[in-house]
Amino acid sequence: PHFRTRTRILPTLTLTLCWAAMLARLYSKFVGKAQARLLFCGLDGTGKTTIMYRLKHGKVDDTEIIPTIGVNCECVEYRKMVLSIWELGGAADTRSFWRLYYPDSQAVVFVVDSSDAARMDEAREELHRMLTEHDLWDAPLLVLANKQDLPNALAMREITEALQLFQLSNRNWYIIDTRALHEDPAESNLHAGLDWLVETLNIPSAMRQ
Ligand code: G3D
Ligand code: MG
Repeated sequence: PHFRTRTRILPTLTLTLCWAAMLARLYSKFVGKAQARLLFCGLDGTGKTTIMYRLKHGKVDDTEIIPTIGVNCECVEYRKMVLSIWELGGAADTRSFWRLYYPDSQAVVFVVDSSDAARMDEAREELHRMLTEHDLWDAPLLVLANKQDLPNALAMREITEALQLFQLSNRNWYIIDTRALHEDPAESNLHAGLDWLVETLNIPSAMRQ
């Protein structure tokens, strides 16, 4: 009986120690750091999942990029801030669920396909509709004009006008051209966009311009 007890205690003890070590690592990684919840929105097929994977893993495995049904979440640490990124599926019949995720979200990242001129009006309508929501009244807006690598991509000025961003006079907003398929973060411009967002989030909301 003595031998049997020891064989049970040892694996249990090892498992407990493994859990404790893992929790300690998670604690030191995330606790004490500023956190923000970001909503990744936009029409379907604009590149949201690709961008999330690029930010999380640096590279993108094509086989993992499948159309998002519902929501998709990743935690990314960027410039000492823990960002929980929530991708809300962009298909027309799922957009009514977006508002469930507005409370407690600190920023909106709206992704557009720069080459899809035909759906720019639809993108503008969705963007302005969500920005009228009370829960998002002070959320900074980062617009990623993605797929700028494509030859038929609209110019930044055209996209800014099509989305009527200049009407957003009371909101912190920023638009940047991105190429999410590019592996180099400097070339893809994704980090440059996040830099603006993190800097803005680090300013208390009442003091933002
Ligand atoms: P979504 O999450 O917004 O729905 P996805 O969009 O990330 O699923 O991407 C939709 C398609 O766009 C994918 O191609 C993806 O590779 C492509 N894509 C994403 N970003 C870019 C970009 O910057 N440039 C180009 N040219 N394509 C991009 P598939 O072929 O899998 O549909
Ligand atoms: Mg997706």
